[in-house]
Amino acid sequence: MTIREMQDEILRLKKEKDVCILAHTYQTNDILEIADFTGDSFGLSVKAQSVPQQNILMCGVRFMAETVKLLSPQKHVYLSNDAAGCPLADQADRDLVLQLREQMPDYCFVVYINSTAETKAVCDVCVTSSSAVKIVKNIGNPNIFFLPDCNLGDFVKQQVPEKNIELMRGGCPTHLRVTPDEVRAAKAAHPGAPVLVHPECRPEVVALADYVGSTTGIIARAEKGEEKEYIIGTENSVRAHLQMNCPGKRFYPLSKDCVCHNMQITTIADVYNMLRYGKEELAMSDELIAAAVRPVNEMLRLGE
Ligand code: CIZ
Repeated sequence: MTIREMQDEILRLKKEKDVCILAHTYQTNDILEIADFTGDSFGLSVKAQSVPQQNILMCGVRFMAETVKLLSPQKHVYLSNDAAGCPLADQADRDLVLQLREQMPDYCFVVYINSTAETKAVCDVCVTSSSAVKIVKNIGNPNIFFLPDCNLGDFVKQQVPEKNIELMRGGCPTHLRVTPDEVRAAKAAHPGAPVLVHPECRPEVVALADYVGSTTGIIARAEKGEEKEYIIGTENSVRAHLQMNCPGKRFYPLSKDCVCHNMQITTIADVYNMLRYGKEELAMSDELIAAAVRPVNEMLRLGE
């Protein structure tokens, strides 16, 4: 089958089988084209709550499918490729967090959305890369333990100096690959092009950037910006999508190594196979859902 034939079949099958397809921005273009919604993980989970379909297929990584399930527990949620994990999420193990909580009883445990449901369930407040600064500012407790991404945590720490913020030393292997030398080289090669980076990059990289923001923030900045050229410092699929969406502008990757292999493992054939032959839905106990949605609801309350 060709990609086009597969896409046509997917469009037919998703209607027939009452499936809503969510595709994270880091997916390939052939997947984004057949999705009902594209975007960042939290935005997609919120969207899934209001769609009429009872079956939700997440093209992304496991924690993203879990977040969909937390917000839509009555729906059947599927992950398009079971091997798609998140090394950052896996760094913050539930038992480790429980041990830390015993050692730091006065701290509010703030967990990045890139975490497993098991870990969210033992934390107090969840944040996304776009909401982290605002949410941490709004937490009453002056003592914050931020996990698992120390670079996003460090970015928050700089913006919220009034809080005592301790960081877990975890990090996203993809964004960690970007170096300050690459920023200097990209700026020299494309003078005048602003450097847009994700806060999961190292502080030395963030310090050299012209804009720091979430995936959605970077896309909006690049699409709406007046400049004709941009240097993109996040997963390289974002650069590819921007180049498709804005053919009149030029987008350069900050680093050739900024590739998330977990995000890229899903193919259009996985989506087709799920719709054609079915697969097991994501299983989560009611107890886990109730415990893990609590910090997410706390984020929504503090973000109001
Ligand atoms: O949670 C997401 O979607 C990711 C991976 C990043 C972001 O900045 O939104």
